[in-house]
Amino acid sequence: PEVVVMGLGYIGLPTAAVIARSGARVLGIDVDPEIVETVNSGRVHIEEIDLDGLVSGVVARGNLRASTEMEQADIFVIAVPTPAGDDHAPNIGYVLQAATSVAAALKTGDTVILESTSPVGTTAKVAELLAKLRPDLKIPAHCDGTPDIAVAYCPERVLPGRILVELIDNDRVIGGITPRCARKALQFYRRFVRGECVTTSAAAAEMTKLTENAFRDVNIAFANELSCVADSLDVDVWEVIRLANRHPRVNILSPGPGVGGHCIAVDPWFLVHSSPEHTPLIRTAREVNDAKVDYTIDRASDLIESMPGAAVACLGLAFKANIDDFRESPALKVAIALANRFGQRVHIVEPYADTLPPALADSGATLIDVDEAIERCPIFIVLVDHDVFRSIPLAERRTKLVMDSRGIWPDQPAPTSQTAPPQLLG
Ligand code: SAJ
Repeated sequence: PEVVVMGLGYIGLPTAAVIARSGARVLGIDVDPEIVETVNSGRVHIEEIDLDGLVSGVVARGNLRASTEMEQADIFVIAVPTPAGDDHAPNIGYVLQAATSVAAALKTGDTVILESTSPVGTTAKVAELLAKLRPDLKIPAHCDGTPDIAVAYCPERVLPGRILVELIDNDRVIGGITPRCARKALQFYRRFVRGECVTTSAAAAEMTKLTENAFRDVNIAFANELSCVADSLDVDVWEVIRLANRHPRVNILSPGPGVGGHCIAVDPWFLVHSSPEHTPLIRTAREVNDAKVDYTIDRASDLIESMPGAAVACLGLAFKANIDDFRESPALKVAIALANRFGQRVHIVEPYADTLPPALADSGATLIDVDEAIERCPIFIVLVDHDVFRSIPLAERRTKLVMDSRGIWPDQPAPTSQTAPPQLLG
């Protein structure tokens, strides 16, 4: 192959497929033989718009194949997970493992690119490891003159649900261990990226990625804090945000039941961990967003208790709108807490799930569809802003007792003793 992509997950597989579509011969490597088999048969193990068609096409044309074994290539892209440990400390073990197996395959002229979200300094550690494992090669920062190998960091920045579009259209930040390394990696990305490719140092590129997600987390925390203030003052936070955002220099994000996914709720801690004394704001934002889950559980519980015995519909489990990803989902956490507390009264509506996730399976809660929820449940707890929920007309929900953590129904009348529906048994 010309290109090896290590890690065939949410980023690695779409990346490998897009590079393969540009005409390169790509080998995708994963430690999981099932994933390798799935890809080799032209199928996908993750849900992402248009990914199935793309993968089956590039596999059929012979541009993409998968393996558990490393082979020689010109370019190695590392896209393995960097999970956080118990104390939120980043674990770069998989990156170093991947680098170790790349080291064995390296030859003069190759380029090694790390894409995994990583603490600042990780790419330098990768270069050091490669230099240690391959003393026969000149690895940058450890040699004089022209290095044999280029080492660079180029973070992915794609949004789940738009991965294939954003892989091509987003600008890319390419950080080299040396400027020459950055230029080498740039030539590679230019082959399939339509957005602008900007070069910098590896450390600046690493910090840029963490900064983007910390920026979003801090801004969501602001919105979440505002929503608690507004509740305490009995003001509609959504209206306040709509009005404030008419100011030309104000752009407040949306409150919700908390922040989920595997990026925004994780990456800011990498900055906190690197520089604890300088990150009170980033740390507090993380805590505000985490606390929003318990706040949502408490408010939903109060509402449910106000109508004893009535059936409850929890709308949504996904970590955000219009996707089937339940990992680190605040909606799922809220639903689990409510199901554990109110048992069979709780019904889950999640058009993106065929069955209840294991954590809910024994709780007594059941999975129902939107129509059943409208027929059977007087209480609606909105946890995800899926389009199918947003489009439920007022006529079908006017009489419901609603807690809308995502602000999807601005026309919903506030619950009063007059509008509260008659008690129905779940
Ligand atoms: N959320 C809110 N209010 C908002 C926006 C989001 O509560 O106004 C919540 C969502 O519901 C979700 C969480 O935040 O639970 C994160 O969702 P998201 O859409 O902000 O981000 P992700 O995790 O899907 O993807 C992010 C993106 N980063 C930025 O937008 C800065 C994406 O571009 C990155 O590539 C991705 O993280 C990543 O892999 O790091």
